[in-house]
This record gives sequence, C-alpha cells and structure tokens, in this order.
Amino acid sequence: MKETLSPEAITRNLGNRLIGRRVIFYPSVTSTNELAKEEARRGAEEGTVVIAGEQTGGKGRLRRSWLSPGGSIALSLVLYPEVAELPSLIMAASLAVARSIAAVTGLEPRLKWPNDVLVGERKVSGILVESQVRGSRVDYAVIGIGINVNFKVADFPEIAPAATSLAGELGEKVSLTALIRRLLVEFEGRYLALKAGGGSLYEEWRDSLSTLGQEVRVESGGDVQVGIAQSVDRDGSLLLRNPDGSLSRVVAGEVRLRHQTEQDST
Ligand code: BT5
Repeated sequence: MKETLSPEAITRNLGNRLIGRRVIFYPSVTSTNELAKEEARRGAEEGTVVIAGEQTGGKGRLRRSWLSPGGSIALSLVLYPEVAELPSLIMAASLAVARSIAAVTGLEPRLKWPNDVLVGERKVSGILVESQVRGSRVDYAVIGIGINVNFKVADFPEIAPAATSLAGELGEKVSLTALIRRLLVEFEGRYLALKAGGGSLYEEWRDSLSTLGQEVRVESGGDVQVGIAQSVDRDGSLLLRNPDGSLSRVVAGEVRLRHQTEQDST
C-alpha cells in the first residue's frame, strides 16, 4: 500500500529542538529547495522542513536534474548558519543520511565525495546545499536531500545503471515516515554539535568516504585530472595526489573511480 506522509506523524514526539519543529508537506512540487528558499526569504523559523510526495523539477548540482517519483524522499531544510559553518553542512547532511539509512534498514551506505550516498557502488541519495551569502553574512542555507526509497530504478532508464533504491536493495518497502524522522534526528545532533564548536564531524565524514585511497578521474569546470584521492580537507575540498607526486586541491567536481571509467569506455 502507498504510504501517505503527514507532518503530524513526522513531528510527533520527535524530540528535536530545532529541525522539524515545523514541517510543510506538499503532495507534488517542482523542487522542495525552491520552496524552502522562498520560506527562508520570508524568514521561516530555522529548522523548517519542506517535504514533497514527488518532485516534477527536482534539481541536482550544476543544473542537472534529480528524479523524485512517488516513493522517494524529497525534502529541504531551512537553516541560518554562520559563514564558517557552510562547508560542514554537506558533511552533517551526508552523515545523517547514511546513518539514518543504516539505522532503519540495516544496509551499510558509504559516502562518495562530494555529495553522494551509495549502497554498494550505486547512488541511493544526493544532496544539494544552496546558500545566499552577503559579505560575511549568510542570509540562509537550504539543504536538499533526495533518497530513493520505494520505487524501482529500472523504471527510469536514464538513472538505472548507476542508481539503486532501498526497496530494490532490501526486496521490501521501507517506512518513509520512520526514515525521515531518523534523518531529522541524526541531522539535528550533528548541526547542534557544529554550532557548539564540536570538532568530530570532519573526522567522521572523512572516515566514511569510500572515495579515499582510490585512483580517480575528477572532472571539474571542464578540466579533467587523474590521480589518487588522498584525503579531504576541513573545508570539504578533495586532495588529489597527481601522477608526478604533487598534491592538488579540488573544490567541486565529479569523481569517477578509474576502474568504472574503464568499464564505461569498453
Ligand atoms: C545531486 O546532484 O545528487 C543532488 C540531488 C539533490 C536532490 C534533492 S531532492 C530535494 C531537493 N530539491 C531539489 O530540487 N533537489 C534537492 P548531482 O550530484 O548533480 O547528481 C545529479 C545526477 O544524478 C543526474 O545528472 C543523474 O545522472 C543522477 N540522478 C538523477 N536522479 C537520480 C536519482 N533519483 N537517483 C540516483 N541518481 C540520480
């Protein structure tokens, strides 16, 4: 049976101080990030969550699109962080996604730099952080999270080769409400720790990245680099060991493991 989401079922006895005190649900929207940005511009309280049953114009990074049919989780969080906290938002969000999936399903997701959550080698979730910054002031930041939960990726040939869903992995449906609740709790813990100056977020994120130690091909702004993904910095950038032994820093980009690239080209 199809699960109908309700803000009451998500917020009831959640126990959070900030995240999800207010939940707004729409059956169908273009993009929850767009609605969350409108909420932020209107001064919505911090921690407001916009959730959709499906998105018709879901967005990825770099003007790519994100598919969110019914059975997905598509939600966006409204936050008002400090500038120095911005790079940590993707860390807090990706860890919260991975840990909530693990807690609710028993699967063991891994993180792929910079913003993917994988089960096995396939993408199960993507995260899009958008912020408006003026000088040293952040007007708002919106964290958009998409998770493939109860739909068949085989029905969407454009993503099927590299994507998976939780139900597809488990062979049974997962409660959207339970996963969203756990996600909000996992995120709040990390966000409040970040605000309090807690330092373990970066280490936890770094240690969960399956990309590190691998030979990778990085595409960034039309530029392609090949090397070993050596580590990540506290600001979230990737440190790449080049074939000549030097290190370069990649701030944003697309990473492919070399062996996958080779498979693609055959
Ligand atoms: C992302 O972009 O992974 C960020 C996705 C963020 C989606 C959330 S949903 C709630 C909120 N509202 C929005 O409008 N967006 C956020 P990127 O790394 O650029 O990956 C996009 C690429 O992933 C696409 O070009 C496809 O190849 C692939 N893709 C699209 N939909 C997918 C899906 N459902 N599962 C796996 N891969 C997908």
